[in-house]
Amino acid sequence: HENNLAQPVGTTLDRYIMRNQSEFAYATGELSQLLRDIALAGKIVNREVNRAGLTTIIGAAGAQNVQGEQQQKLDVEANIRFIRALTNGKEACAVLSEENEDIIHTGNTEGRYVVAIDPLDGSSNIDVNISIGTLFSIYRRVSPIGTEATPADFLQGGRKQVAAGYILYGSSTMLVYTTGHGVAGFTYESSLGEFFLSHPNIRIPATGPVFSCNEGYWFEYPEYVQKFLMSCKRRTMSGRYVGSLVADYHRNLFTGGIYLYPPNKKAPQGKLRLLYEGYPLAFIIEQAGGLASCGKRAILDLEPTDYHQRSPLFIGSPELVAELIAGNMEPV
Ligand code: AHM
Ligand code: MG
Repeated sequence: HENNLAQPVGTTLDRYIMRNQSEFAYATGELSQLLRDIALAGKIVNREVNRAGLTTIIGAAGAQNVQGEQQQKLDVEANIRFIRALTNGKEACAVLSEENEDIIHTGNTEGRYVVAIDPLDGSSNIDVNISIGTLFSIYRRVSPIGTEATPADFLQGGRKQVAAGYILYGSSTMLVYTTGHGVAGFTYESSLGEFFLSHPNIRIPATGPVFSCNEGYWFEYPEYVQKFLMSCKRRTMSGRYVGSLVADYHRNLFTGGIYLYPPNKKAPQGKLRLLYEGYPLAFIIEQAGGLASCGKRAILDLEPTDYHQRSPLFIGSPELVAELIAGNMEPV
């Protein structure tokens, strides 16, 4: 994919989106507005994340989310902020969030889009002041305009995404997204309250020095994954694992490398969620010249069956992902 969205570094996100409106699949301006709504919520969450250590907001809210995991207060906050921005923005008729079992109808039955989000991923990192992120995936609805969204709107499959991206709350806050015309990255300038184009036309190196996985599960990994990792070590590649998907992914996007969340005995489908983690990151990686696989098939070709389904994830530089899959002799 060539990036048709060539724009000078320093362009504001709003201007970039405006100038490139005609490149979107449907040049109605609604998707542009939706991306701006997400960026606005990202700024608000960024503010909350930055002062998390200073306020009582930090710490467990006492509730568990639908996956049975302890929910942090900041997760709840981020979830509320994103849903509110998407509701007020009017372009999304429904939202699927990691934090809610069922889809949330925004009341905007005229909205043409649905959005799947992980409002704040890497929650175990919040309390220890390590980078966290937001992931989002956007579809044009298939249900009739003027009615409520249906499960089919969210279960279209990764290839039907019209846009996807993430926000990394790191040493700088960045927004990276694609609409299927290449990948662009924007860095947040907090004193101005603006995202500026800092990384136009992001391409992942064909190979790279980093492998990222939780090696604590080594003995649970399938043999082909162990063999691949052994070969990474023989080449003295670097092991790098934040344990925050967006951060690990973002690093490898620039340095080249591979992120692995293999199946393990307890979690035969791994841990990561397809609709709001696998799909958006796979869309971005393919647009950046990389690959994303579950070990057998491209992530974007996996059939969605339920909102919170999980899938193993191997994602990054094309040569490394291809090498890993080539070692998988398990039946497809
Ligand atoms: P979360 O939804 O509870 O935040 O979990 C998702 C996170 C990812 O950010 C990260 O890549 C992964 O869990 C790490 O899992 P593990 O601790 O099993 O290595
Ligand atoms: Mg998550």
